[in-house]
Amino acid sequence: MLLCSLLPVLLCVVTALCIEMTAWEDAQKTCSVIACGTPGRDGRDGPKGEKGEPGQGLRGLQGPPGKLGPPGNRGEPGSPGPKGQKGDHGGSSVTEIKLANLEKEIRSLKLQLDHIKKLQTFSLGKKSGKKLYVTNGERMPFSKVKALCTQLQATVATPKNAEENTAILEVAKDTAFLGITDEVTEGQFVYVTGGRLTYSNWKKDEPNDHGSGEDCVILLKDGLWNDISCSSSFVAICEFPA
Ligand SMILES: [Ca+2]
Ligand SMILES: [Ca+2]
Repeated sequence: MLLCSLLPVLLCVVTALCIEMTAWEDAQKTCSVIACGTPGRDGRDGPKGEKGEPGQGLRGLQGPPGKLGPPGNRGEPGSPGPKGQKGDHGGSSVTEIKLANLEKEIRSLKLQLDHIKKLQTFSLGKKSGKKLYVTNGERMPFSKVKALCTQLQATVATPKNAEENTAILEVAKDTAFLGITDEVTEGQFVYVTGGRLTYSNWKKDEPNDHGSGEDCVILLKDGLWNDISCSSSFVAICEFPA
């Protein structure tokens, strides 16, 4: 009996010597198999073993990259940057201002010019239709009349109808040259500005080219026309577009 009770313990001690080779559980099984008496109480759990080395298994190949994830939410707006320095005036705005001033000046000048034209018409000339007739009352040869009117950017007065003929007469107050000659072709009177006559108001038996030297035309005091020598002096009347 004593041997029976001691045998398992002895065997267990022998078995404990082999603990490095066999797990504790195995030893317990051995003990419980051999035990023939009352089994002892379970022993306490042993201390936790040290963490083992990582396994040496083959590492798999790296898989393909995954799909792009959905875009993240929009971030909060950043704080505003520092205020920049004041820039120069743009060239275009300066030009626009100059242009606006010029337009204003032109409008003002036009108004003044209209006013002056009205005064001129009232005091010096006679307006008929779209023409303005002006005279300084001086007598001079036809060549000087032409030069004077050209200098004024005008032409020698030339009536194209009865109304204009009357208007020139009222301005002249005396015998005046008209802008008509037959200097180029004798007997064929034309406007000095070009073109054949479209209106005439010849005195009876005129033009007669008296003395073979009458190539200019004068407006007589009664409104009728006579051909006369260009070197004779008569009142100069110029015509402006009104
Ligand atoms: Ca003639
Ligand atoms: Ca004549």
